[in-house]
Amino acid sequence: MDTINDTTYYDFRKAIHTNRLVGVWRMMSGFHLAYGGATLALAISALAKTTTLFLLRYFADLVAGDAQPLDGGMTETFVWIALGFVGLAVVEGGFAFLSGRMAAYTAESVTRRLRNFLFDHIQRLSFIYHGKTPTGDLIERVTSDVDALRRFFNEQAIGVGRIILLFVINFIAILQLRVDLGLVSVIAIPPILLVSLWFFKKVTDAYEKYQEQEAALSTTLQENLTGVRVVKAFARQEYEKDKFEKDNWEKYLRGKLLLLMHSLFWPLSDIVLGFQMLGGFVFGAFLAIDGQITAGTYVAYVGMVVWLIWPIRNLGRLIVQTSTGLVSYARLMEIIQQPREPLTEGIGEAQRSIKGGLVFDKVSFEYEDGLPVLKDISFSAQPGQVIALIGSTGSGKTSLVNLLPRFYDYTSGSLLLDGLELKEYSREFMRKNVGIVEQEPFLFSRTIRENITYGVGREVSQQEVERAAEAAAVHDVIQSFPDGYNTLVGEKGVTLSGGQKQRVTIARTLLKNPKILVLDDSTSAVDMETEAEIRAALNRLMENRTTFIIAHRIQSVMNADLILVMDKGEIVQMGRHAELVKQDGIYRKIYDIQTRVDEELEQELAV
Ligand code: DCP
Ligand code: MG
Repeated sequence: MDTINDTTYYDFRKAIHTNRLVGVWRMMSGFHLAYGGATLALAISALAKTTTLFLLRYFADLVAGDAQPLDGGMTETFVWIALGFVGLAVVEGGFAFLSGRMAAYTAESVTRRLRNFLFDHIQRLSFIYHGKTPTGDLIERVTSDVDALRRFFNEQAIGVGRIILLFVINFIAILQLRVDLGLVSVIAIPPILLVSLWFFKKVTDAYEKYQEQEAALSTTLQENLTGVRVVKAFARQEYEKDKFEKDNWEKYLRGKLLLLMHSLFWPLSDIVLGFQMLGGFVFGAFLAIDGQITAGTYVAYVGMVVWLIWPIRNLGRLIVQTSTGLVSYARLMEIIQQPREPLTEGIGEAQRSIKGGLVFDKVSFEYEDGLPVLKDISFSAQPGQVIALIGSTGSGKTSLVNLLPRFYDYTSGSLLLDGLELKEYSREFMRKNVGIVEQEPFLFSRTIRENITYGVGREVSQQEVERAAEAAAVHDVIQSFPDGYNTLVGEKGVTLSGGQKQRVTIARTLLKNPKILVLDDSTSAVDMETEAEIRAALNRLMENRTTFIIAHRIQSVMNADLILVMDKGEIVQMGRHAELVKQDGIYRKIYDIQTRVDEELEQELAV
């Protein structure tokens, strides 16, 4: 019976190998027997076919008077021959079917297991990797390349076995008929094989380029779908269309090159093999006319040569198709060999609980070598304090707080959490203890309740969910939906506004009850009134946890215990509101501008 876990887990990292053939062989781990069975069934099927030809020879010789009937006389012999033909046909067809079934089973099982592995693996890769890898490219590999491998396992892998078997069996059979006949029949084969191998190399390169372009195309498509609003808002449809057409044209050219290579090679190979076959027929015919072989032998030979040349003719095609499977193998291995982020390495909740005291000492960080994003950041936060970060866009605020859950590791300096280096704690532990309300909220296409309880890791009562939603000032909105907390979010459900989404993510983070809370610009998408509402709720919730607030409005940061003013990756000013407004600096400037704007607004409203 089929159950979801009926294929055993396989760690595809074990299939990483510089030789792609060895690699795909390892991918089939656990299915080698099924594959062997499929090949064996093919062998039986092929043997049945060749035996048919020997029977044919006997039949022809019998008719021509070159062979003796069985003891029971002519009629009985004919009956036996007829039964033999039927029986052999049944064996041939039956085993071919069996072989196909087993090959399909192997192919489907291996690729299903591969897909599961990839999904899991990809979500365990580092932020650095995801930051620089286009989503479209990943999707392309997990779908199209996995499918190419499936075809490879289903058709080509078994095809190679089939071809080799057919060739060997028929070659031996012809040698049985007559040795010189056998040798004459394979003269052209070594050169054909050599040329096929050379061609295989060429096609592999061309196909690799073709796949790359296909990936580029799906990246463009995926980005455009995600960013369809931006495209429309800037009326850039024409531009995007041209860009897509250009990419598509490139794909067409590369595909055309592939086809051209094929259309040049195959006719050539067919002509050579055609001559080879013709040569064998003529040679055999001379032998027959000369009386050196019987008519029956000649008839059988003709059948065997067809089944000798047919596999060679297909071997070339197969070699080429195999190249597509092997290219896909390599493209998938590029993902599979990426190191996973170690999640549990280090101190976990069994060893320690967190209070939330942080000491930054000359912490520096860069996403890419040589481009520092944070430079010598030094400050400290007592457990329970509120730290505010303010500064121009791109100054490194988000990058700084992303160090806390160990999304990224700082490149130099020291960052102590409760007196211990942050890198000593496991990533899993830090992610449990640091709650971030991200700058760009993301909700899954699931119910609101599922979104709020996402990642809490325990049963949550409805009351608890509602309390979190109330604190995030989103309870009333959710109540107004017909399905309440069971309302679906996203494409198949309601569309939430930016502010509503942000508040749902605030609720989600509050429910997680983290020791360190990070609000990255999290009130920027809500109006003043709601902001005040959330702030009041948050003030209660900020108690007993170290909180980082990233904001653009002075009002949001005024009450913080410590304000860090950031510019180009550095802390340029640090202190409490009262001190900072007195200093001549960026903070003062921001303050002046914002109060002036507020005053002007009030004046206008007063008029
Ligand atoms: N950066 C990067 N790779 C990333 C994220 C950011 O190279 N994956 C760069 C872009 C900026 C710098 O790092 O030059 C700082 O980016 P931040 O996101 O930390 O900047 P802020 O959060 O301060 O900016 P904003 O106020 O716009 O959110
Ligand atoms: Mg930011």
